[in-house]
Amino acid sequence: MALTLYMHPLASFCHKVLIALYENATPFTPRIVDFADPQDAAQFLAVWPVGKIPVLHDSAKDRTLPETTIIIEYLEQFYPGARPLLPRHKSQRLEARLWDRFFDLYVQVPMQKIVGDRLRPEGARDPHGVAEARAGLRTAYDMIERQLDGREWALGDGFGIADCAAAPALFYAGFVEPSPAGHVHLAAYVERLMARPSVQRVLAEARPYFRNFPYREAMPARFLEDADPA
Ligand SMILES: N[C@@H](CCC(=O)N[C@@H](CS)C(=O)NCC(=O)O)C(=O)O
Repeated sequence: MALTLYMHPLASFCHKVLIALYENATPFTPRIVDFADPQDAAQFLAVWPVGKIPVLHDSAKDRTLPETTIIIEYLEQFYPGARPLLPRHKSQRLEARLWDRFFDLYVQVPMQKIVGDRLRPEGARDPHGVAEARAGLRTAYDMIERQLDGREWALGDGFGIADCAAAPALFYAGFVEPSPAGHVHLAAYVERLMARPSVQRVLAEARPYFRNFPYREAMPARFLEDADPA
């Protein structure tokens, strides 16, 4: 099999690419990176010194690709499936990229900031940065609520790259900073995302690891049912 994905089943950015792969039943070999194991971490850093997952390796073309958006665009270009995740027309592609960036940078990144802060030792926390991240999430929720008025998916009818980005971002962000009760379009969108078979598969594979999520206490039982006891 040509494609290997360096990933971890709990990592939200990995979920984004896994959803894209599962949408098109693209064959690949998962390679779990264990950052807690110094040898495994060192092996991965030799592949991508930045140290962020996921990374895709394509042995057929001898290419190593980091960055979720680039990976999904690469898959679309060289391993297209039955369900294109980027619109065909240029102007719509721009819109898809905009919302992909939006979910990454203004939902997923602040979510990571809040989660990561909980893992810091006492005295090394950043309450000001966390407050900024929470305010940023609230602004993003308002904007997403407006975007989704009258739309089934982020851009309208078809499930695409922006929805791949939205699913893990909104899933984890909803536990650290729940969206306001009045955001009905956002709430319904999250339920649609969670019901998507590709997303369900990703969540099922992540379930045994959810006990390691720093905000585990905020996760509803329906996501934890099969999780191993800590
Ligand atoms: N912009 C990157 C972000 C990737 C990212 O932040 N990955 C996280 C996991 S969700 C990671 O590797 N964290 C490990 C670390 O920062 O040490 C992308 O889109 O691929």
